[in-house]
Amino acid sequence: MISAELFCDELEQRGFSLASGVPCSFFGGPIALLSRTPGRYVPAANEGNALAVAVGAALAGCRAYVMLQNSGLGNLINPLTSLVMTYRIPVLTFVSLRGQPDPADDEPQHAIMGPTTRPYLDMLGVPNWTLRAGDDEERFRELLNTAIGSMSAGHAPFICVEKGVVARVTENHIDQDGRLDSGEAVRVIAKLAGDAPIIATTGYTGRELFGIDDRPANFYMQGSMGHASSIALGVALADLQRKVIVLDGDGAALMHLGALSSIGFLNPPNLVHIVLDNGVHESTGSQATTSATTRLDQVAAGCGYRSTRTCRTLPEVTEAVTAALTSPGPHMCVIPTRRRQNPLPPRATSAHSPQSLRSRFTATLNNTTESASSEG
Ligand SMILES: Cc1ncc(C[n+]2csc(CCOP(=O)(O)OP(=O)(O)O)c2C)c(N)n1
Repeated sequence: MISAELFCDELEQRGFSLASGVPCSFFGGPIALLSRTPGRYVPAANEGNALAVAVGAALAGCRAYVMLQNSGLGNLINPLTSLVMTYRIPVLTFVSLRGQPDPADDEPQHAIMGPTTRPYLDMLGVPNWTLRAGDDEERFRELLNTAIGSMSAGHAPFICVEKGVVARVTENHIDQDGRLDSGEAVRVIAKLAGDAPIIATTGYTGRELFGIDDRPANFYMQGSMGHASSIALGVALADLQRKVIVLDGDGAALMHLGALSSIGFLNPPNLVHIVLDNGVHESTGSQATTSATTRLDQVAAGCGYRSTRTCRTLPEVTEAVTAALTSPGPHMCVIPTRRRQNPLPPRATSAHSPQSLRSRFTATLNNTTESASSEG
């Protein structure tokens, strides 16, 4: 294992003055260290943005690197192929290998990307190497020098990183006094939901909902970060008489903010969009999102949502969700929450396979019995 300090220092010594990315817990240490100095790390909304930031820095003569989880590789493929590779812009990317070496040891949403991340890069002709858990500092330096050689030859190399390669650092998190407990807010929402389907975003939110009120009408979206509100839009448009609730996170909502514009444009009266805004990507180690400087309620209003509000107390949550479920939307409720203090329940997939979560949700929406829909 190498220290986070060494990871950042070796890159800085080689002239890398800027980093960007979307967090993976594997890079929690470097992101925490870099974030202590304003301007050294750009918390990008999504992985494609992160790569483009590094491209801009490279065009301006700086060396820059990107850190991402392999679940976000798809978000980066477009600017990688059409921008970085086409214009031959030298940037360095570190991609974590969730779901590797044994996909069965990780969560189901990593099972496909785990074994295919490196073949994907090979297929694109992107030079790549892997840092393994047992690799030492010398191996890291050697790979950095090789990658820089490849950048000089006009490539945009990748270093794939297995679990346990870079150590974490202990952070003192800023106070979040005055923010609501997300579990209490979810409990209120689940109680008010009645029969309404709830689509829960990736991260801790789905686990929280699963622990509080597991029911077939809950769709726990593990993975697919940023897409919960679009799934809810599809469900809402399929039957405008049925209320649909989406429980989003700030990091996830920001990742695909354009979804809010589609919701405003289609204007489904039955959609209730709730964002639990804790200001961080809590489930990957509480790295800051950019929600501190973005008023998501105002963004939603600007996108055409019929009502938007920020709820700072439980009575306000009750009032807002009750009103949203009984009046035409789309509605947005932003709930500033604090990082979770209590141990979280396990993931929904500890009790149900992804296919059975899908089939029981579909059965609920279509008033069919679960056995009528296939598991496969
Ligand atoms: C495309 C993609 N990029 C990165 C990740 C890794 N990841 C999983 S959850 C998460 C953070 C989600 O943040 P937020 O929506 O604020 O929810 P919280 O973790 O705070 O509950 C990240 C970055 C992912 N699953 N998918």
